[in-house]
Amino acid sequence: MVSYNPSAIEKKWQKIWEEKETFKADDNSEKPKYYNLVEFPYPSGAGLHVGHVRAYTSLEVISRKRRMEGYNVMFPIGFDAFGLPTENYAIQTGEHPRKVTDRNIAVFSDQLRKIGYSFDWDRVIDTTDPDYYKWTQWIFLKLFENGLAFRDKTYVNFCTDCKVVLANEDFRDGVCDRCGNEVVQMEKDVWFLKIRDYAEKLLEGLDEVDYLPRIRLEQANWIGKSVGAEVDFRIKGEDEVLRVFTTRPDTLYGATFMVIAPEHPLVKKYHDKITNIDEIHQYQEYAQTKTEFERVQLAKEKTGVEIKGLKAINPVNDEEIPVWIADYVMMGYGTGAIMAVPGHDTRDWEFATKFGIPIVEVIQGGDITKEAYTDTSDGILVNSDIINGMRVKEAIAKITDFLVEKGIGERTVNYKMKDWAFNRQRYWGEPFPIVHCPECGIVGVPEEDLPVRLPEVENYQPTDTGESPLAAMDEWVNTTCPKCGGPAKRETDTMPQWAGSSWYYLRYMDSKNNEALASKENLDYWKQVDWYNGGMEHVTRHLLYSRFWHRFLYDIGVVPTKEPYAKRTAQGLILGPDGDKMSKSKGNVVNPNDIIADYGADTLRAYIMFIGDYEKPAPWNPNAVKGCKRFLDRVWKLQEMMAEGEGYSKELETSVHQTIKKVSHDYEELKFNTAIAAMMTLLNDIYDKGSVTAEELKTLLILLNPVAPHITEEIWEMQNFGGMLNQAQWPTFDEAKTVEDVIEMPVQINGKVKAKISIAKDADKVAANKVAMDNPSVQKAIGDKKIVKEIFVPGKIYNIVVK
Ligand code: ANZ
Ligand code: ZN
Repeated sequence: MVSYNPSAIEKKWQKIWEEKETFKADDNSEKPKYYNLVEFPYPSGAGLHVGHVRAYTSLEVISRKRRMEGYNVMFPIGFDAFGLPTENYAIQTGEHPRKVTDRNIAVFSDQLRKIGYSFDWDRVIDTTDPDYYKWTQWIFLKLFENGLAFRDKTYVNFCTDCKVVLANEDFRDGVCDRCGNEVVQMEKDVWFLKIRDYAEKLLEGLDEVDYLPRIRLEQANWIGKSVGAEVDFRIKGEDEVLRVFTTRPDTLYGATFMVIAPEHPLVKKYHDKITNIDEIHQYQEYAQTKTEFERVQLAKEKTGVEIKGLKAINPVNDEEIPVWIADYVMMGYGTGAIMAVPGHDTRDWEFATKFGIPIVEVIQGGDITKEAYTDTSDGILVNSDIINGMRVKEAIAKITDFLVEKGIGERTVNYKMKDWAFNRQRYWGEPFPIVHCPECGIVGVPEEDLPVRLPEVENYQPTDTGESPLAAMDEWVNTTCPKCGGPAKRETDTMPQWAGSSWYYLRYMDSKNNEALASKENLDYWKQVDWYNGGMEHVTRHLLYSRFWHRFLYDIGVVPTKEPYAKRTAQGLILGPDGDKMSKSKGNVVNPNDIIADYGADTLRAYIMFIGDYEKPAPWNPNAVKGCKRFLDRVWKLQEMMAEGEGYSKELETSVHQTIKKVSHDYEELKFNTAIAAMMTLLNDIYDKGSVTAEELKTLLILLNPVAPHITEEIWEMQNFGGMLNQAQWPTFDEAKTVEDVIEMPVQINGKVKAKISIAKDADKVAANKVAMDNPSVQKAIGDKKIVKEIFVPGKIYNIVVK
């Protein structure tokens, strides 16, 4: 028999699949549809890495399995190709980002093909293709028309030496990654999308999808809904109230001071009344040097200054309390001011302790001289007048009613999520379909003029005023206003990296459509993604942003479902053999090409699926790669063991049915490692028997095909099993045949398990006794003692009591 030659076989089958369009999805089929989606790659110059292989092989397995289960499967791929690495490369080399992108996409496509993925290559998309970004612009236009896009000020990271606006990933500790110089915050007017308007819908939507619990939690936390009340504190002697947001109005009687954020407008307004205004200004300057991340750290040393000359009045007991300014209160959340309750809030407690502010207990149960008592779900209110003696929940309801009645407070809901700063001051991104007209203001480009194409520029370096290189392209910038026909200027910011990936899954449904982002028929047919797999790093923003766009498109009648993804899972990282994250600088990166060259794509796929728990990080193990290659070698050699005539064995039948059951189940649960282990066991069982029937071999080949499609397809053909394996039917199992006839029964002597005996499942006590008494461990445990009692539970346990 010819020996197993992965490279020849793999090339052969990849060519056949491509020529026969084997994995082309049908946009209209009698079969039920199934849409599997994997996060499309950013085509960087580094090429595909093994992390991509782990991310994609999972749903590749599911896709191949689904086809054999009779589904019309769509498993598409594309490229998320706008972005900084390509642009930075263009700045360094002068090569146009278009050229760089095309080259990188070609390399990625070639690598993906060599792995043998069953992608529908007919639907490939590239977010930088004007035929694609035309529709990204179209969606933006719809958001704009519906009042969900607006301009506001924000701070961008600006490198003082490179003179460019940096993404958060491009600098650390206030220092530019590229030049090592200082990065400062620069104020700019930019686009925002009103994702906050969708907070409630995005939360509710989580109830109708099947996401991994930790992914669902990340979504909910990112949205950060918080129910509470806004309460007005009067400023003594002024016709002014200081409004706070609190989730704990029940603690109002324990509020012993107020804190405003450093940016709070109160300071400016009472500039002349505040007696220590210089000190306050100094503090404001100090706070400006801190990032928001630094400011919210719970463990951070509390800083702040009392605002002298202003006092607040606690509305429930008319007590006069001081107003402080401190950076642990954020301007961007709630009202930018809080009532501080040091007895029951940790940050307030630390602050009060440091600055000698009184701490009052209003909920019984803790020791507030030692720390804030915060775990108050069962606590009883004290020192709180009208709510004394109540439990927290009841007290919150009662005091809120009181505040509302008196007109000094109202029920409110807050969301941590901020509106989406939708901008980038760079070249390689989608231009906005927006014109700024001195007469008409901000005007959308008419739909029929889309796409607004990126112009060719000479120089990709952003301007040193923090604008994108487009701003220097007078010819492109100067245009006419679509409304009044007068002179106007194009928007020169570009859209952020997240734009193109916020709707790409819709484009796959109809990737070449020129009339719409996808036809209504195709949208109605494919509806939504059935299963989406990707990285945990994308389960906050990308997932939320794309859910937002989708829900908006649903609201304006473009798509038929509320949610884009019915199910979302995530893979763990693949680490280097040293257990560290793979990185160029550590030199521990494994290149999938090398594994394919040495062992073949089937081994690469099998190993990556075998590497460990799919959702957990797993270190690379070169020996285990070899082990997977040996496994495939042994599958190949099964062909020499084809049984002549009747090769039936009852034991092997059980093993086959058990394996069908386990593999079918484990694939669905992303337990690829245990599925492959089960197939290895089946293989061993066949070797033990010494022969294999056509049916047994067929079953093993089908089960293994999703993981190792080339070798299995080749054996199928060599054995003349008929047709192509990928079109075979997924095997079913007979539950009754999965049950083993022989069991391992524990034998207990005086309550301790002394041995396990192999007996027939339905063996009676006499038969079991015979085997047990022959067992040396049992003999030893009984010794010369007398058997006084025997309890035999058929199929379960054999208990012996001796004296
Ligand atoms: C009084 C109080 C008493 C509070 C108590 C908590 C516990 P979440 O759940 O995250 O929404 N807060 C309100 N606005 C803030 C801001 N801009 N910056 C920093 N902190 C702010 O938290 C709401 C609580 O965080 C609010 O309830 C407020 O403190 C604080 F025993 O009010 B609380
Ligand atoms: Zn105009």
